[in-house]
Amino acid sequence: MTPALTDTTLLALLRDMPKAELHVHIEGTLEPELIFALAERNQIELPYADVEALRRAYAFTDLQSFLDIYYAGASVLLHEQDFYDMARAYLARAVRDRVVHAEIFFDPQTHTARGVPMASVINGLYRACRDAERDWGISCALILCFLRHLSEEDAFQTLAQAMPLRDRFIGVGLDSSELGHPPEKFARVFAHCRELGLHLVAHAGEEGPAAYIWSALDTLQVERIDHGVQAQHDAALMQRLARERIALTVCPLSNQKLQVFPDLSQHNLPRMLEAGLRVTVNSDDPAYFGGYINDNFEQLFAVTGMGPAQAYRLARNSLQASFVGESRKHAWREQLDDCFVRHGFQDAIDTSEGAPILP
Ligand code: ES4
Ligand code: ZN
Repeated sequence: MTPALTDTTLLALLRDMPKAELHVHIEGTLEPELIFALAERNQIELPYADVEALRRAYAFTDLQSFLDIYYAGASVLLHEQDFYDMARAYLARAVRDRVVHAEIFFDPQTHTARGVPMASVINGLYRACRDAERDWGISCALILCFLRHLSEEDAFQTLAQAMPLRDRFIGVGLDSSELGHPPEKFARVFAHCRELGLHLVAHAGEEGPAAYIWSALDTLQVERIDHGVQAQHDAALMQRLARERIALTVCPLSNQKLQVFPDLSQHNLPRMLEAGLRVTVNSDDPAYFGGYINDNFEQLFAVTGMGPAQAYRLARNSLQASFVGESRKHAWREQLDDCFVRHGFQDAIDTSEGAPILP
């Protein structure tokens, strides 16, 4: 049990600072209450008696034991409106955490394999994004993830199904079971996506070795690494990540729940930040891992002793690492600086890009 953050001025700052969420799986935002509501609406029988029984089943010990229940939860999603309702609920929650921009992963293969049309998935999510921008001023974009436990051929077919809706997603990613499914398995499909002008990201170095991070960078040519915490075992990789300012979208509560680290207090995020890496804080699958993005910030800061300077760096990194144009980043950076001034933490404002670059 993580102790609460007792420094109330720091707590208020973390909650109020504008931030970007760059690593959230929309299917991982399905709260048990919404799973049950959608199951009822779609007349799907769940193998759990009620919401509490489902929550009790959230006892994961590693990535695979989580993924099994995560895919089962997603089985209640059938119609475009279901995808809309899921994303609408997440975005409403993100606005409360002062998320000004969200780049949202979705796993189409989880749905198309059950006979759900690709258009239902993408159109439902896309409409929720546009409505949230209109209603709450949050900015959002979608990233299509390929499931790495399936074949590259399956990924190519998925891409082909999504191409009529190419204007509705900004990039592709790679997720699901990491060990045994190295990035290079998807070299051809990522090369093709690159030619299409899509942004590229991949999960690497969550449970898998540092070698998978090298492969995601060199073979897939991704622009950001999702997780990447295993980079700490490879000094040459750490230097490269720092020098090239490659963003790592780190998810502290996820890493704690899936036992990537024995305890949140032993998470390596503070050390990676100290090493000059472009680290960001993200929520991954908040409905399953015990908290949304501000919970990740608050619990991490409660146990690591990080302060306003690290908060500034993490929020700024998230804005800088987003896939938006420079003019919008500039506006958000100004909002960030204003927030730190308003909270009396103007000394924490640091417009350098982290640690000095090594030669
Ligand atoms: C995921 Cl935590 C995590 N890792 C890999 N793939 C995923 N899909 C959803 N959550
Ligand atoms: Zn993830």
